[in-house]
Amino acid sequence: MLKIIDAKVIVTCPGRNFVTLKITTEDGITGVGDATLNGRELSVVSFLRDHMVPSLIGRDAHQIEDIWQFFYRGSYWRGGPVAMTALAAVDMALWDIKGKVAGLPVYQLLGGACRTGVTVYGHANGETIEDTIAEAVKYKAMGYKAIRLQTGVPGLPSTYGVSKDKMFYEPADGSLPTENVWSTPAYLKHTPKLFEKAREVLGWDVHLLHDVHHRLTPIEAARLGKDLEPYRLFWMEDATPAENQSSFRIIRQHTTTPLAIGEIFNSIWDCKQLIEEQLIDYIRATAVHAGGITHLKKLASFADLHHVRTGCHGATDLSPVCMGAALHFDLSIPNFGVQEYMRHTPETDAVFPHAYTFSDGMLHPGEAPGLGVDIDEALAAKYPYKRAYLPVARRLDGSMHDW
Ligand code: KDG
Ligand code: MG
Repeated sequence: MLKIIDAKVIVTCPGRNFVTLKITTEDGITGVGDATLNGRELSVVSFLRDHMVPSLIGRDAHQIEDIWQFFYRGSYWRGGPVAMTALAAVDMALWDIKGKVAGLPVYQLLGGACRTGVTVYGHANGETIEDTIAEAVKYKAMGYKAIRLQTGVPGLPSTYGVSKDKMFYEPADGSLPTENVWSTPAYLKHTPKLFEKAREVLGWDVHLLHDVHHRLTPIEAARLGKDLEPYRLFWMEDATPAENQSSFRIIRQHTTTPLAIGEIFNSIWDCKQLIEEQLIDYIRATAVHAGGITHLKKLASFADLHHVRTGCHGATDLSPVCMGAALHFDLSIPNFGVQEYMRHTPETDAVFPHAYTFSDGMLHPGEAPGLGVDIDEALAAKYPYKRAYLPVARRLDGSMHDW
């Protein structure tokens, strides 16, 4: 028995908000878990502090699966982004503790390394096609083997995925939601031109990816998928919202462009049909929003039976703690696909010292026991919480669209 005696929720904003759970055991061993839900941070703080922590204290830190089942199956109101993010933080922190007790990096506890490193994709973006490709050239020079391309759409003042600060894209940009304007016809006309030019300049030995960010209907997504086929994308992401999973049948029937989705999924139940019917190629659920390493591991095993590989979400709003957890997971599973890697700012990296490293287009979680990521609490305290929202999108006629 390794009794949990404390579980502290730490909020910090070194450029953007992060929520971290730090669990302490009676032996003085600590573990950290990411609990950041972009634009909804304080809901998770309250969920942890007011509802989960009181019944976590006194439990055996070694019983990761039982604690997971207690909080998921044991609770009547289960699931949803807030509860699953909170549960993920507990789960990650417990894996961190188990690794430290064993003196092993978490990937060893998950079955050991299946590969030498974790191939990542970076984000190249710009207002124009030329700007985007110039950024992609820089990523290629840094050693990236896979690059996501997003570009501004002529006639629209702003577009998802195009940022001012090229390396550190931050979508939660307002103390109230900013309103973007959206036009599907303009986007559908422009996007294939980006990839035509990209292949001309970047060649064919680099993987290219694109995020639609839930903006299309299934038949519009089918059209885009067909138009992009000549450029052999690694994936087209979040082509349409997936509350109705059978929507993906329509896209699938029309295009061979590989499909990825799942960054907002919270459990296996959000993608059961997508996986079972082989309607997607990559599942993007990640540790922090889908119940931690314990649940993600089950999800990946299920996906493996259906030829679906992983592509964990790794935007800047997922803290370095989540990145650490994702890398141990990525290294240890057979059906890994790719890992998103949006770099954190130097301020964030200083608050979360970590063992993971980047080299030759790959990340490696390092050999430190546990997750290999910690939080510098004194430094974290210097950056108080700042309210921030994700934007919303309206069509040209003023009606709301999916952001
Ligand atoms: O919090 C939302 C962001 O993480 C998301 O908009 C980024 O779509 C995204 C991606 O693929 O990284
Ligand atoms: Mg995305």
